[in-house]
Amino acid sequence: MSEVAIQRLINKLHALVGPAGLLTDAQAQAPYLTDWLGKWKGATPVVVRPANTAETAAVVKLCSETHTPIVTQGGNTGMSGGATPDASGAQVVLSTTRMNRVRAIDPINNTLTVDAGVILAHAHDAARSVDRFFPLSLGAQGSCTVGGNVATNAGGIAVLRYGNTRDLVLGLEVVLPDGRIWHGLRGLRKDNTGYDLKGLFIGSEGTLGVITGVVLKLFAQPTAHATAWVGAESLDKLVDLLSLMRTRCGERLTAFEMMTAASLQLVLDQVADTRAPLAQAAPFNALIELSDTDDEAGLRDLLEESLGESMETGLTHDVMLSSSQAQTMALWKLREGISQAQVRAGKAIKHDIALPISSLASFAAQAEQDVLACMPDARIVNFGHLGDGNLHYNVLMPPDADYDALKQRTHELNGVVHQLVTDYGGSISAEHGVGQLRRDELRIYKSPVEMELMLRIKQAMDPNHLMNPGKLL
Ligand code: FAD
Ligand code: 2HG
Ligand code: ZN
Repeated sequence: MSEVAIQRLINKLHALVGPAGLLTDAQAQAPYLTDWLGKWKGATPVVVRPANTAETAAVVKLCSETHTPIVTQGGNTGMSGGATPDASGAQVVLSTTRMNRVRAIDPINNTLTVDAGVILAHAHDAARSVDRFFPLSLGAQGSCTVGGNVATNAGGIAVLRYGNTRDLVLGLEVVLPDGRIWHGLRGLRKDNTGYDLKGLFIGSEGTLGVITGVVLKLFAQPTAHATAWVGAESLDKLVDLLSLMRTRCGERLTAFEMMTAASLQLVLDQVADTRAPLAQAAPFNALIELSDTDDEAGLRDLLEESLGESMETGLTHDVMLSSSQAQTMALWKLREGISQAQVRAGKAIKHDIALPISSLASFAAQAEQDVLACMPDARIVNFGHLGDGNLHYNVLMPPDADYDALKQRTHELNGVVHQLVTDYGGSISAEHGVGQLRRDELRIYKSPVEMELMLRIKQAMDPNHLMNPGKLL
């Protein structure tokens, strides 16, 4: 884009959103031009921050008329580089963070309607204010946005009980690539009036439009919690434990998170104020949470009895029941500190994979052999949402390693892990999306029919390819 064209665009955007809605200064733009992992870097002529849906629609219409590509960005916590512009300097970053109003709460309909830029933790607060619960829960909840959660179909630690973001969205408002607004903010549990349009935007990663409003499903606020940390000798024992817990606790089983000994050690080494939960380190660990609206003592008894049974049958060799809220928080800190610990310890070659739960143990055993054969110095950091069959099968490289220099080895390693995932009937992106991280691999692992259908949808909705070009497809 020429200097003159850039200045003309900025002037027009200024007229639409005012000075508070534009960032042109390099220092102010910097946080919007790289991602949480520091893996991708881009450039932009301007970061535009509309204050509401009408301003967003006007901005998108202008970009459509001037053939300016748009990269929508929420809290910028994504793990696949989806919110970072490319290096061309031609892509406008549209940040949703000024759109942060709670629009409506309806405890009778059990719905919460928010602007897309509302921070996930604020959506939790809003639900709690009417004695309701919004269950989507992830380590980045203090900074990710509801719009970003929808655009990535985020998962997190409560999918086991409540489902992915896809299961928690009833309606959407979206600015389409030509600037028109689709008013789909319905709070209905039943609506069979044709294709599920909102379903298209969930997980679309900014490639089909800008989500500006969301209707979320609410649930009863759990009042009782019981949490435990367990150690097991093998992954298949933890998988059997998951099955036992499902049978004994049913719906009350809310989280079942796994960490290998190496993952736990990484957190203990890198994150302040953490200590090992068990006297003796276990090869595999699980953090288990039950929740209910019933009495806490009953829930603790249920957890104790179920885990007692797991000890008797040899599924676990050590169990630690949390006896206070502080202890529960300390246990969750160990789980939620892994991402930060990886950033501090090195550079992770990440694999966010999903497998049938019944195949997890044999997959992991085979993957370890294959990864070490490909990269003998690899440090495997395997953890994740075992209850959803979602592993974060990461390989850690030293902090001074250069992503570009590692490109070829990363490529080979991804091939090894993802081919095995495919052989086991799994997915190469469970919850983090495709972004620019998995874009080229998608074609290898998705069928030609699936790719063609996705490309046709993209072509139909964004014929000029202005919405987040270079991502996902
Ligand atoms: P961004 O990073 O800003 O954007 C992500 C993608 O969505 C981009 O493609 C962007 O273009 C698009 N987008 C954003 N907003 C909109 C919008 N309004 N309209 C259209 N497109 C939009 N993810 C999980 O699934 N589970 C986890 O457990 C989890 N834990 C995490 C823990 C940490 C510490 C961190 C840093 C990240 C974690 N993530 C996790 C990843 C991340 O938090 C989620 O992907 C989150 O949903 C991204 O939201 P965001 O607002 O930050 O989106
Ligand atoms: C988690 O489950 C996140 O903690 C991040 O999805 C995973 O850092 C990762 O690879
Ligand atoms: Zn995760």
